[in-house]
Amino acid sequence: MERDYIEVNIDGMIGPSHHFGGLGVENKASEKNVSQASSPRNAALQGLAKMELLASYGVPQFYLPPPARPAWKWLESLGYRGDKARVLRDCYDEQPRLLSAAYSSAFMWTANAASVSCGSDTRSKSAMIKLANLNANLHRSIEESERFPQLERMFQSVERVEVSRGLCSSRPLSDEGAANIMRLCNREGNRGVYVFVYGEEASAIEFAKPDSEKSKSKRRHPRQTRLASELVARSLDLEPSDCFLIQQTNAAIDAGVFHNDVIATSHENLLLYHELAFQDSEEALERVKRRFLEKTGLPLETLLVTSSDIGLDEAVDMYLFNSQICTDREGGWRMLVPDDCRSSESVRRTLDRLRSQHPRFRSIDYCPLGESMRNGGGPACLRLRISLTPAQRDQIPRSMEISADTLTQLQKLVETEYPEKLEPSDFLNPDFAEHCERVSQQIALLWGANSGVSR
Ligand code: SUG
Repeated sequence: MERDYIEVNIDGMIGPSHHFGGLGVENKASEKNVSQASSPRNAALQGLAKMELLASYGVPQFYLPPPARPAWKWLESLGYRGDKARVLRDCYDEQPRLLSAAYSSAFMWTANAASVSCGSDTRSKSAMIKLANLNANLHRSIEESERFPQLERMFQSVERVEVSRGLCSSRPLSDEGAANIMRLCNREGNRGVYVFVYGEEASAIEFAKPDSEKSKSKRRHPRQTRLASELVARSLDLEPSDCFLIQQTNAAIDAGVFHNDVIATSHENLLLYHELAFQDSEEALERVKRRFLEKTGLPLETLLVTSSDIGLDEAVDMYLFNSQICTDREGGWRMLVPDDCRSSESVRRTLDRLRSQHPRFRSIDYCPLGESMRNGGGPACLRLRISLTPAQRDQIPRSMEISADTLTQLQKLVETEYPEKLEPSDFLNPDFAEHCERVSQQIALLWGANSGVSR
């Protein structure tokens, strides 16, 4: 079925130093699994298997290579200089968490890499990709300057797509990208309405207030500010009447909902959400529904999950809302659900309800993504989606797409070069550091090798 716009997925390939650093701010899974041994090889193979499944459904599936780790320049900027063995040793002895950050593979969660608008919705009629500063997490704040040149390169020959740098990295402008945005659209994909979800009702002025005047009600810290969401909406060149700003509830943030995609998700005209996801939910969503109907002529279909269906804690532990829904080549819907959901009776009941109410669902696949999940990253975290016309999609270099060829090459490389098991003490080994750099370089070459050649 030929559609005006098709959703293209861009997954971040998981890096050879993937590990459990306990670095994710207010991220329960990351806190819980800190310092356990990881398997970069299994992690990367699980990520590739998900990409393969998406591609088999006819979803255009692309990938970004892992930026080089350790991040030597970043370590140098922090004052760790000299020969590599010494830098590793000094940093490990003095600030082991910084060394873990320098080796982090958190770039794999590309739902946080950027915010995206579809060209049919923007005033200039160009799609916009706005990088996210990710400044709420030290280890993730490194990513913006690494992903920017990659995305620029990916879209350099694509007409009417603009890639731009993130908001400046200052706390009042904390931005976590597409994980906090839901684009609701019609079947053709050419009319969309955007919901921007933020955690902190903060403005630059509020931040200047003394601590004593700030609200003390929240135990966990939200990562996205309203000001950042407003500026991202502006940067995406959207009509203000198509943009809705909705605040997360304190209950959700306190339960460990560090991104909206942990408690709500959307695909085309479907919105799946938990009753405790949004403040003043009913009223806020009523406005979205009204605009959606006005713009698309379609009712917005919602599936509300109540706390008695699935409690907040269970929702955060299972990551049902981080499932990835996509449209297959025949126009049917496919849902990729974290494998962990299998064990939950209440999640299964919700999935049955979803399927019976929405006949467009053709399948539900449980995805084994244990290595990513143990750091708080489910199927939807691993992908950035952008709606493009078929012509725009064809202008992205083939070497960046998951095809039978690239998949075989990547799988082989992972099987031979990625460590089966990694412990934090391995970070001290300069040979391991060099190996990681070399492997990332090899993948970058595969990815960019034919970058000038289109199909
Ligand atoms: O930012 N985890 C990531 C998980 C990101 C999930 N993304 C979305 N929900 N879209 C984060 O908290 C943990 C890394 C570590 O602990 O080593 C981490 O960064």
